[in-house]
This record gives sequence, C-alpha cells and structure tokens, in this order.
Amino acid sequence: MITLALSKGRIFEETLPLLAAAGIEVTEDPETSRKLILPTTRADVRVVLVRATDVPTYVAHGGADIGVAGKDILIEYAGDNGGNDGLYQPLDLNIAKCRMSVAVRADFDYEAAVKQGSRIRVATKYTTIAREHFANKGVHVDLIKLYGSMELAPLTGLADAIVDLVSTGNTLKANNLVEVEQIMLISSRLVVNQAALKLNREPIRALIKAFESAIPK
Ligand code: PRT
Ligand code: MG
Repeated sequence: MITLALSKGRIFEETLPLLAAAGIEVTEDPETSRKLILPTTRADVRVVLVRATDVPTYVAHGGADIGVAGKDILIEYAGDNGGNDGLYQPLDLNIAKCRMSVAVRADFDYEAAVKQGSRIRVATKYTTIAREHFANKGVHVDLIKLYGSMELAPLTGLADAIVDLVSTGNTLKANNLVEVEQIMLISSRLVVNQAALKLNREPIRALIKAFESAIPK
C-alpha cells in the first residue's frame, strides 16, 4: 500500500491531474466526505487528508509514504527541525504557486525605516523564512509569531510589517496593505519518505515518473 498525504483545498485540487497521469482517481470528495482516509481507483494507493503544515511530519515519520507540500511549509519544517528534515524531495510540481512577500500598511514608509536602520516589528507564521530574509539584508527585526490572519497585525498596531503568501494580491488590497518586497517564489513539491522508497522502490519510482510527466508548465 502506498499512502499519499495531501491537504484539502488548493493542493488536493491541483494534485488530482498529476494523480490522473498515474492512472489514479480519488473516489471520494474531501469537501463533502468526513473520511480522513480516501480510497482511490488503485487498490494499492490511498490518500490521507492532513493539515498543510502536517504533511512533512506525516511523511518524515512514515505515517505516509509520499506527500505534497508547499516550499513555504517545507522550509519552516526544516527550520523547526534543526535544518534537517530527512525528506527526499525529487520534484517541484509547479502547482499551488504564489510568492512570499513583505507587506506593510500603505502609510508606512518601509524603505525609510530600512535606510534609517530602525528595528522593524514583523508579524508572520513563517519565522524561518523571515529571519533569514532580514538577516541577509542586515535589517534588525522583532519577529512576532502568528498562526493566521497576518494581515490584521499592521492594521491593529501589533506590527509594522508582515511576511505572508500572496497570489492575486486581493487580500492585501482589501486590507489596505502594499507588497514592498518579494522574498521568493513558492510552489509545491513532492516529498518522499526515504525508508519507504527503499522498501517499495518500484511502485514509488513509477508514481514519481508519472507525476513528472504531468507537471504543468
Ligand atoms: O488554510 P489552512 O489554515 O487550513 O492551511 P494552509 O493555509 O496552510 O493551507 P492552504 O491550503 O491554504 O495552503 C496550502 C499551500 O498552498 C501553502 O502552503 C502555499 O504553498 C500554497 N498557496 C498558494 C497559498 C496561496 N497560494 C495563498 N494565496 N497558501 C495560502 N494563500 C493565502 C495567503 O496566506 C493569504 O492569506 O491566500 C491569501 C492571499 O491570497 P491572494 O490571492 O488574496 O493574494
Ligand atoms: Mg490557508
């Protein structure tokens, strides 16, 4: 049995065409089903639904053999584990694309604050990425860890800036925030448990190959 860990929403939806390329169809809809383990049209493949942040944990510890996770999630997971996540990452799937950016309130002069060498208060869920970005720029920051709704932080005075994912930019716009820096482009990757790859080499290799053939341009 091959167990694939996916999160509901965009990653699940955008992984379906890749599964189709491997001849696999998920036979239940995660949005309406209450099941956490979904069967597929292949008796030896099942999907487990986990939180996006839990995908690397499931795969690293063998709760799943393979998984799909955003680069954002993978960098933070490695950061939380001393830089070593133990995951084999054979493919950038080029799905669930967005960018990691710095955003501030429209009336906050970010450039001036950076130039003056002021300490900047930055709220984010992505502390590893943010710490590294500002350290590389030589900017002193106080990082404030949040678990959601980062956009609220500059509006309430909790922080001067946020580091968050942006795709259309509509969420920033709706909250009077402006993107002042792009840190990196983000897409989702295939992650594989190293022991599972050794034990189950042929079927997992075949799955990786099929996924590779269907990566969107
Ligand atoms: O939502 P939940 O708390 O359950 O979990 P999650 O946010 O970790 O998962 P999910 O499914 O929302 O995101 C899974 C992965 O999709 C992320 O790890 C990213 O790699 C990728 N991805 C791609 C995104 C976005 N685009 C995205 N736009 N993840 C989140 N967003 C959010 C962003 O945080 C912001 O709040 O969408 C909002 C901005 O969108 P725009 O279009 O208004 O700019
Ligand atoms: Mg989300």
